[in-house]
Amino acid sequence: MKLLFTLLSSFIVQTSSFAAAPPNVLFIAIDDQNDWIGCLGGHPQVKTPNIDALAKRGTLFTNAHCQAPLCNPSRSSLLTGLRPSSTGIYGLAPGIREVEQTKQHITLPQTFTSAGYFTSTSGKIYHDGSMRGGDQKSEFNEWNKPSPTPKPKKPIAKLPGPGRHPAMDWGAFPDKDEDTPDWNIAKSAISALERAPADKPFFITAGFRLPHVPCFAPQAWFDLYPDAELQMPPVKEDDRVDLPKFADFLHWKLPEPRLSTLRAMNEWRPLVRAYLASTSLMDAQVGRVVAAMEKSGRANNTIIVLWSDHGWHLGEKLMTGKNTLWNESTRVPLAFAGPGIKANQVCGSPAELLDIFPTLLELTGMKARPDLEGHSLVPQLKDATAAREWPAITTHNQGNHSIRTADWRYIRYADGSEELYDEKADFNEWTNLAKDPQHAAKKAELAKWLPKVDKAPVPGSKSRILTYEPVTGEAIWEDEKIDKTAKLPEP
Ligand SMILES: [Ca+2]
Ligand SMILES: [Ca+2]
Repeated sequence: MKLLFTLLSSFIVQTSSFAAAPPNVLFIAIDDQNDWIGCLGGHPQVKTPNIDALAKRGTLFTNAHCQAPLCNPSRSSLLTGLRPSSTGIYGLAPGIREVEQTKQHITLPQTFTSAGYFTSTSGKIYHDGSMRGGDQKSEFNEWNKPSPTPKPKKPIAKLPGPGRHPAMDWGAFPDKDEDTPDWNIAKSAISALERAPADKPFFITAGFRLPHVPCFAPQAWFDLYPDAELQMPPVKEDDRVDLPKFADFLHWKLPEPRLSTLRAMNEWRPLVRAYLASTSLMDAQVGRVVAAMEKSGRANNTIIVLWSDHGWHLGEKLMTGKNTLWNESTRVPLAFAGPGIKANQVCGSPAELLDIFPTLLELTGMKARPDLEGHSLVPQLKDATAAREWPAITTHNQGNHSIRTADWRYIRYADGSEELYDEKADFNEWTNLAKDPQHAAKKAELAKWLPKVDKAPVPGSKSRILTYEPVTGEAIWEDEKIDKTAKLPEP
């Protein structure tokens, strides 16, 4: 604790010596939002006018990637500024305060709270349940009440039971926007903007839940996407034949259905449509929060950052969900707007969610932290063409990493197997070039970026944990040995 207090007081001292009126931060998170955002072009029909307008008022990163394709490790990484491979946090548990290494680590929200900001959080910023009651106070001044999450009387989507996960559902529900969690999360963030003391800077969050399953939205949002006109994502039926077997292990058993199950149940189109409808509903709530920020009279001195914790497959590579190292899982929206940020810019350089922490420190005039593993994006926020030497790295469990540059993706799994994609020629990542000898030099060049620290899962790790025993060659998924001759389990 002593160290914590020393660090905290150094923030206070440093902030008080800083010039008057440091910028406010409006921190907007989205859950499981892939690149199906108008300005990212991931789906030709998606309607996200509010996020598109937000991106235009600042700088949009079109090649931004999460550090882990799963809620808790991605958010833990972003909020601590440390890679999953540096902390060993890979599963849905534990939270950072249950891990020896990060127990006292000063997080992004804590930095603003201890610097004297008014800090208020609404919705999902930390993974649900990962920050316990006693630890919450030092993160944010205010934790606003969770929004009610109404459920239909019985599931809408037809999926095989009885083991179906209760969140695996989608459809037109409830009747009114006002009854959806995201509408209420926006309401709560708007209230915080209205209440924010005028004599302090603020750090206010809105952590939206859609388009995470269940993909529920009122019928009006489905009407934006008439079923007869719906465009389905491109799928190559034999896409998995050139993948190493280890690629299957990363998502060996998931609650999310495989494409074969969705097809058998005639639920693929309904899911795509519900994901689009959910995205548009969430987008409208982003618009409400941004409008309230403008109304607050503090827009000129407020930095807005918008991000999603990771993406989501909707049939690509014959699956749905996350837990993979491909574009559908790793590519996320990331946009900054406000003072110090050039408007109407698009930056195609690789960016990481890990970069948000150091970027916000620099934009708000706080001291850089040498222990953070991301790199400030401020040079790109001033000039999108500014050189950037780092790739975006995504990790899913120990030993499985993806290196994404502007033109390539290289994946190395724990057993040494590999994938290589030419992103300019093959953005769908359909053709694995890893075995082609003419790309050996490219692979070696990209492999240099593989994390040097590559920790085993921390004690207490659970849910989506995969380990590999190099001596026996055994892969273990959630404490169960994988039968390597088995096909990828369905659904
Ligand atoms: Ca998520
Ligand atoms: Ca393929």
